[in-house]
Amino acid sequence: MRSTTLALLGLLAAVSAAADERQVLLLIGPPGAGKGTQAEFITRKYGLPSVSTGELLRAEVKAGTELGKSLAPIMAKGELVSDEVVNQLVADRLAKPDAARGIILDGYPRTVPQAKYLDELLAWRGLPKVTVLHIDLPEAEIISRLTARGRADDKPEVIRDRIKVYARDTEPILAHYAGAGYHRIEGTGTPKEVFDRIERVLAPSRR
Ligand code: B4P
Repeated sequence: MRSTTLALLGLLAAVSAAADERQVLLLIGPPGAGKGTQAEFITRKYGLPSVSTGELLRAEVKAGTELGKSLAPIMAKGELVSDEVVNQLVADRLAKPDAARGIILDGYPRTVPQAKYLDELLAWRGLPKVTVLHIDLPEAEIISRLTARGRADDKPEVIRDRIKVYARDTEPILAHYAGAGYHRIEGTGTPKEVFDRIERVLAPSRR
């Protein structure tokens, strides 16, 4: 009896240790901070799947779906797509089997209602609390990086609007995540230098 109990306790400890390995990483930062670049690095090193809401939305536009047609003018102006649309995309992505072991969310949440929705979604899916990687970058650097990239929404006047939208709608979510699990990452320097800073946060458990 005693040995069965001990075996069960051992099993439970092993299961909870495995559960601790799961991570939900949020990459938050102004446009051009390097969220997409760092998501790729993290996926390559740790095998954690990642989802970029910006990419999902651009794919809808490219496919010319009814949804995509309604999103195109909003994105071209650098405005945010509605919370309902983005929340649904993320809920669908988290329902896929590979997300059960954790995920990187790149560019989501971007509003306080999205952050609250995500809290509920993660609790409902039994996923752990988030680790926030807030990649910060000065405005001058944002403008020079995005101007060099030249995506459809990287025109100077749209970049300025995206920065304003970030300050108005996204920065307030940082207060929502203040405390444990929040990390500010200096976004200047080469992509590798930024990744080294991220690794210092993810270490020692995953290094
Ligand atoms: P996103 O695709 O998320 O666009 P973004 O915030 O501008 O970030 P992006 O991924 O392009 O830039 P990154 O920081 O990786 O969103 C686009 C639009 O979709 C939004 O404007 C909005 O309309 C809509 N949307 C998306 N999510 C939404 C949400 N949750 N709610 C509502 N609407 C939403 O930087 C990339 C550039 O910098 C690259 O060119 C890269 O090569 C370069 N770079 C990266 N690291 C560098 C480094 N260290 N040094 C130099 N260059 C670097």
